[in-house]
Amino acid sequence: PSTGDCLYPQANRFRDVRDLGGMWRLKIDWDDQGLSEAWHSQPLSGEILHAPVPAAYNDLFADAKIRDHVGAVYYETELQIPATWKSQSIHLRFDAAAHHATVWLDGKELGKHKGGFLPFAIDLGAHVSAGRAYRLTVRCDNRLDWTCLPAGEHWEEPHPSDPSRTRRRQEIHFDFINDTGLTRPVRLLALPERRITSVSICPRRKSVSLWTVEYSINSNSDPCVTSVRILDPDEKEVIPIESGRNFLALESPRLWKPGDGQVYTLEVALQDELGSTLDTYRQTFGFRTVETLSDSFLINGQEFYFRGFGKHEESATRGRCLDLPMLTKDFSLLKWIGANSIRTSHYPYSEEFMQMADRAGLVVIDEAPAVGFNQFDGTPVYHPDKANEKTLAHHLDVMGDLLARDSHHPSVVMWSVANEAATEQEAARPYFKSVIEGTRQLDPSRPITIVEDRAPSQSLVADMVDVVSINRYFGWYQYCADLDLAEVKLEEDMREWHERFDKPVIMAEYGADTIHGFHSVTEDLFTEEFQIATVSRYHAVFDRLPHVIGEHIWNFADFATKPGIKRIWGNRKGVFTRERHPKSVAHVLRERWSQTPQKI
Ligand code: GCB
Repeated sequence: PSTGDCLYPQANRFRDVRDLGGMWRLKIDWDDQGLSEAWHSQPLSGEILHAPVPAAYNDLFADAKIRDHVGAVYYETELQIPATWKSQSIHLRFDAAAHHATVWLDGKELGKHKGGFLPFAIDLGAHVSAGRAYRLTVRCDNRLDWTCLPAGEHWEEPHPSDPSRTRRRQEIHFDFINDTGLTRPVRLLALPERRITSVSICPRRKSVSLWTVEYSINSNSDPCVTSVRILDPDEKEVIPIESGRNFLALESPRLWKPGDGQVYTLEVALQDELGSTLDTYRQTFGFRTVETLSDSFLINGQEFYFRGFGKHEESATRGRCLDLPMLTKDFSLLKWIGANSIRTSHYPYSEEFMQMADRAGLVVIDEAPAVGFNQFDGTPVYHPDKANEKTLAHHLDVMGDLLARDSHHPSVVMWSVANEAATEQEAARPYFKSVIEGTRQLDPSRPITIVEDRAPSQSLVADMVDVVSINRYFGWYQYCADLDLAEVKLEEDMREWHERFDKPVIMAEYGADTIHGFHSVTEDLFTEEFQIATVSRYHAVFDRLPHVIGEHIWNFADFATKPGIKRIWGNRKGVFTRERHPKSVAHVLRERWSQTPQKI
């Protein structure tokens, strides 16, 4: 549980931030002894590595054992509390720690967190004093089970070359490498004692030009007096300071539009009884509407056609983590190629990614880390080998945390509750009914989807969502290399989804593994020509079907996977290589996406 304040860190007159990024000490817990030997109780000793934070640790070293380690690692650094932070409330915020984290300060446990893709914070409260230094130890454990998002299984077995020893194994039901560690920034925050603890904003269109901004502000200070003002995207004040209300009205604001990220700011101030300011916080938001009809997706009342990618937030060496240079490059390539949207497959991306998307006008389908859900348990008996009641409880928690983190982003136009779950299993229906209804209750303003790979006749869930999202690999995994058949089957399939559910359909994944530099005049598998031929056949189908509302190619870039004969040094379905060099298909897409035929 998060005991601290999870608002995105900001420095201002009342708040300060110290980034703890840099080289930390790292110790691999090879034999799972860290807890029983209480490694946290003294400085880490023995075989110590040094690793950068933020980064996944897996691929930093020339050592496959480290990359493939199943279990825990210990990170350690010195935490110096600035002497000037005397009358502040001091919090430690982890933007993410994959997948289970335990945090100690000078050997004292401060908290635990489950889930690798969302922030948590710890109120250091009485544990620290300004001007003093402490030893910060963080244990990150990458073992996934069926109560986790994503799901996985792990076990111990005799070591094949020395059966007197055991080894730990893990099965993950997804292809991307299970990168672990302190993958996003860790920051120390100085907050005012009496402070703003959350800001939620709901802009609503009332008439053609009139909007209201409903907001709710929580603080730990009672009685709480807050005032707000609104700044436009040029930081000009458009609504002067107001207090004592919970909504504001604005005439003709600049709309947030795809490709034109107009971002407003609600500046909140908290005052004491005498009117002196105790805290301020700036929350960004935007004005736009989203609706779905049976065959279209409307943003600001206009039909929107999704063109873009399923992505991964990863690259060589640093793995799945916040990497600001790569983030900048990716946004630039998205613009170059003419993409207008992405899905955060298969987990929530960094907060910096979401902020960039807001500013760039990049439309985002925001996905929960629910991937690998291929078994559901419908009985009250606990089944450790299926998604079960505990999984559901955690899934609901994760949706709550995701929405708390991301609801203010105008770029987010839809929530995706899972990828490729076994939606044909009877128990999947009540499971997803709860997840979808729970999510809708928290945010009635956005459509919800689930990304499916089952046949339309199998899905017991698609009737509950607003948009049907499907992944199809016809021509690759099915009807391999037979693009004539693939095209016919694809069209039948996409028509059937619409006929059965009467909802718009987005192709959330399609593509073919392609090795950069492989060429043939006969469109052979793995060549750049075959990738072009595949996507072109899909595009021909999409262009014939009016209910298709978008195309997200799998994947933006090649990425690392667990080993397997289907993977030639990773998943090669990227339109860009892992280093972000374009394959030939990139130019074809750039051409297609730069044109504006009726639906694009
Ligand atoms: C899928 C998964 C994605 C994989 C992809 C593939 O359906 O959603 O995570 O990477 O297939 O290339 O096999």
